[in-house]
Amino acid sequence: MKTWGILLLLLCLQAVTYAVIGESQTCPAENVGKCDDSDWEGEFFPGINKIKYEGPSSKNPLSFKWYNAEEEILGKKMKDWFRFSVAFWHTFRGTGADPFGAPTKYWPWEDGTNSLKMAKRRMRANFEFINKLGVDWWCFHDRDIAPDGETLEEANANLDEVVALAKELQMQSNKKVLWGTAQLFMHPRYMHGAATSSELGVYAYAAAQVKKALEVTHYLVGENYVFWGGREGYQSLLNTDMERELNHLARFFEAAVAYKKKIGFNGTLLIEPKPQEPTKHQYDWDAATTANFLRKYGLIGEFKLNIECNHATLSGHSCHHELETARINGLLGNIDANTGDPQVGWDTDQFLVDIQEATMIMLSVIRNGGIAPGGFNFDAKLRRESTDVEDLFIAHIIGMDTMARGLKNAATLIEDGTLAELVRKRYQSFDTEIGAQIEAGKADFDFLEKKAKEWGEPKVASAKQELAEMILQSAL
Ligand code: XUL
Ligand code: CO
Repeated sequence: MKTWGILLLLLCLQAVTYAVIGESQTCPAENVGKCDDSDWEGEFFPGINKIKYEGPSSKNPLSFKWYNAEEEILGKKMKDWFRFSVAFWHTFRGTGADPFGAPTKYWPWEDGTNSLKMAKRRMRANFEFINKLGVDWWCFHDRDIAPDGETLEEANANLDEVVALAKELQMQSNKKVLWGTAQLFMHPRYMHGAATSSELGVYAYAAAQVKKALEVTHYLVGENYVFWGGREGYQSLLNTDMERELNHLARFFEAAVAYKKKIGFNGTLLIEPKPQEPTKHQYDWDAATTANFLRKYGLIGEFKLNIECNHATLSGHSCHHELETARINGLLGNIDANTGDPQVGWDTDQFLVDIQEATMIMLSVIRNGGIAPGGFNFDAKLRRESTDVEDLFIAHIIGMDTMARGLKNAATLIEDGTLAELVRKRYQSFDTEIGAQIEAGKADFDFLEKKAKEWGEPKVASAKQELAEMILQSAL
């Protein structure tokens, strides 16, 4: 017993040491001299050229095999279907740390600090990355791109300084922000939530943070602004006034709409549903719950949804289901393109590499006529064990190639028309005079009972699911 106790103590000490080392990690030996106080000179990704389309037979990992930005599919260029975006937080703030282990990624340009100088250096790395990858958009949280401050004023000043550089780099390279957002979940003040916190002071602080994040997103020509309810939810209903918290959330959104209009920000406000994590129950559980919330509070015309595939599966739905729910409610605004792992029960934020899944996603996107001014944001991170700088490129390339294959397959299915015909036939009994009466709300129960008696037992046709699956596969 005693030996086990000592062993456990040693393991704990080791974990603490790792955590401390992880936080104060300085430059790796081979980069000494590059990571000092001066600004980074030269390239962040030396040896990596602009990623080109080389076609499916290419064996070059740093090339696109399927994503061909200028290629037209159903009358629109691939790049315009997708409007791909890089998520700053995963790509430039992801360290590989998890609850059991220290960071594994020490990018050569990092100096182990969260200083303003480091924030600016990272911003330069971001622009070199998106330029080389050939992506036109990026997404950020306020606190990813600039250090927090002791006071709101200090945090805002830090943000202003980094944003000024981002604006300059954007203008040089003709890039834009797909969406910005405020990080309302990391700081301990947000432990009970932000807009749904039991503390009025926290509600006000969150409002001030969103106000600033809206201004900054507007300044960076952002096309959308996202609200992901980081800790907007509850852990126990025993100590929670759910009705009051939801009312507060609605008031918060109303104030955001008013402020957006006040500053002339024409971007779309997006809510990103997620069922749980970090809270046991997040209020924006899924697309249907969020649509209901928006309708109840009269906000339906002011918001759209940002559907994240990994959030969809956590809520017990497929990504396709969430996209279709958003689409048929006129709410499909943006996609956080990622995936979970069927054997792992949390938000693993992996790059989506399943071609069938991508095809289903693109079926929804095409039926929606595209998702602009939204796009596809890679809310996805490298696995903890993927530690080479080039892995950042490879991950985005396979993510983009997979979606490109999905787009091509979905276009094939739509042009072929067999699947649509199968669906049309399934409902053909409604393509009749009485069907039209029902769909127009002109068939009451007395009338329907009369018909049921007249017709007798109805004939019920096969759903043809396996045939539908066969048709889908023929396009993959
Ligand atoms: C968290 C998540 C966030 C949002 C932005 O699960 O998806 O990164 O996309 O706050
Ligand atoms: Co997301």
